Amino acid sequence: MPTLVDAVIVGAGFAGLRSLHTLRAIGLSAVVLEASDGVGGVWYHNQYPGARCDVESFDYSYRFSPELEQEWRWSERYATQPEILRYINHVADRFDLRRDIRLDTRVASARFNEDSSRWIVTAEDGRVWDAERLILAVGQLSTPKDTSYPGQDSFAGRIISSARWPKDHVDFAGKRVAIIGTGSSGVQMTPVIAAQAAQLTVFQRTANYSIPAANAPVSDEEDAAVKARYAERREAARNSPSGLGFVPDTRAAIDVPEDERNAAYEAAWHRLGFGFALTFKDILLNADSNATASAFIKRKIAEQVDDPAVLATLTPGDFPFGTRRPSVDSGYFQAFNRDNVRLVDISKTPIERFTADGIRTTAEDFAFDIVIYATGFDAFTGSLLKPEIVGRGGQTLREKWAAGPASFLGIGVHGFPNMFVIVGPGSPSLLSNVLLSSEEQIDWLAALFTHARDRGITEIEATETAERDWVAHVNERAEETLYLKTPSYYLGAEMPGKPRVFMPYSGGVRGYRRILERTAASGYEGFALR
Ligand code: N01
Repeated sequence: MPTLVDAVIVGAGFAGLRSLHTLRAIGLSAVVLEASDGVGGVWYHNQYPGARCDVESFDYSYRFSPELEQEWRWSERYATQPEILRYINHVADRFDLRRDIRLDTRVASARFNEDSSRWIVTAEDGRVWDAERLILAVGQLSTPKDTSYPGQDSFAGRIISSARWPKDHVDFAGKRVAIIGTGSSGVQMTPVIAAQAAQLTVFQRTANYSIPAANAPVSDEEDAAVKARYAERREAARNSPSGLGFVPDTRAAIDVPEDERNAAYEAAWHRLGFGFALTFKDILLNADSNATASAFIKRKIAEQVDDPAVLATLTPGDFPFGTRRPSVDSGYFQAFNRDNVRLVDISKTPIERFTADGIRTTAEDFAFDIVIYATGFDAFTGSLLKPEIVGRGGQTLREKWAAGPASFLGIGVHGFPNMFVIVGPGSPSLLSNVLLSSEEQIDWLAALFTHARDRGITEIEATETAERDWVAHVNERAEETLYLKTPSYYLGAEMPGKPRVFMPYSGGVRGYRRILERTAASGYEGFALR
């Protein structure tokens, strides 16, 4: 017999836990189904050395409870993965969430029953739930890319994925270690492993921009100052373009005198981390303005790297800063000045295969004890398309999104009534502080569900017209930016064969929220309420 609930929430990361708490608060029963054996989502799996958040801790934390805000004490400006995981577990206990979380429960399928307008959700082990609402809180970077090379099985050493870091302690002392991939994961782990391993070899395919984290312990004074005005800080974040709290200089970078512009970049370099892209309002909109930021960062990289040949390889190519997700690092470039660290440019000498001893490129054989894949994720849609999700008329979400994801507001999908995506494609998602964006959407959905319940509405479905118009709007906003000029995971370029569609909404956190507010004020125009 299926278990009857008002809502099934898929995923026990930040968004899933917040959804559970909020749905309970409006009187709905909900269950969270989580494939792994712990809560935390990406923060549970990505336990690689050096993993930390590149949004400031005070902003990458829940806003729904002023008590929680006051109680929790962040130790560093950018929290490490273990501290974030402790926070999530604290929240699960503090708000008594665990009794409605089913761990080790991978959703195999979700089918919309047109007679009852409810979702039948089946786990891989055969357990079934029957729910009015289906909330997909599965994350945007939660399905690792399945990278492999020929001969991998013959490798005598250990292969580890950064996104599925093993629970046992990995000892790098005296070991020859390889990292494949230089996105945020590779960039974060490089200096940490370099300091422990006998030798570290980093295989880089594409050089990218990285900004220093300017991490620091949070002093008691800073902690008290933030907590005294936390509500104001939250409002500032909600009203900023990316939910990070930074308000850009409203001038075009290119219009600012060079001295003044460089002074602004210099200040941002030492304090803003990821917010560097918001030094001026048009860095991601205007190629000439962007060129000033890109050149500044390249000069900064040059100051950090001793060897000219290594520097040439580490210097980003001819693409605008920020159009591929930049990293925020703690000593990445300097790590290549160490005697035990080597950089291999696999765009020039690609990896051919694994051997029993290590890795063979077109130029050389390397011997390793440990090889780490830090090759990223099937971004945005990977986890959404994993279960068999079947909507109205037997259409699957995979069929519906065969040419790329389409939704209304990034939340509702026509043909899939009562299914709601949290921080999915078509919403600010990975162009924003995703925790803030997920709380924004969950509060909005709670109001929608209350509205529906008060009016006896059982079925909520994005209309075809609203969905078409939203996709067009997402594309129009993207065309105003520089993002479309560079292959990136924002565009589906990280996976061979993936549709090239710009997935996040680039209109900003504040602009998006206003659209949500207008939609609610109109009685949820764009959704058919039955
Ligand atoms: O993955 P990525 P990531 N052979 O996709 C290379 C978030 N995050 O796990 O660009 C060899 O960025 C690939 O090269 P190329 C953050 O949003 C946040 O590092 O395809 N190399 C690239 O260098 C981030 O953006 C934090 O040419 C291959 C790298 O692997 C996102 O997660 C920390 C390859 C993949 O980079 C993903 O980061 C960590 C192959 N077959 C992550 N395939 C925070 O601090 C790919 N590559 C919050």
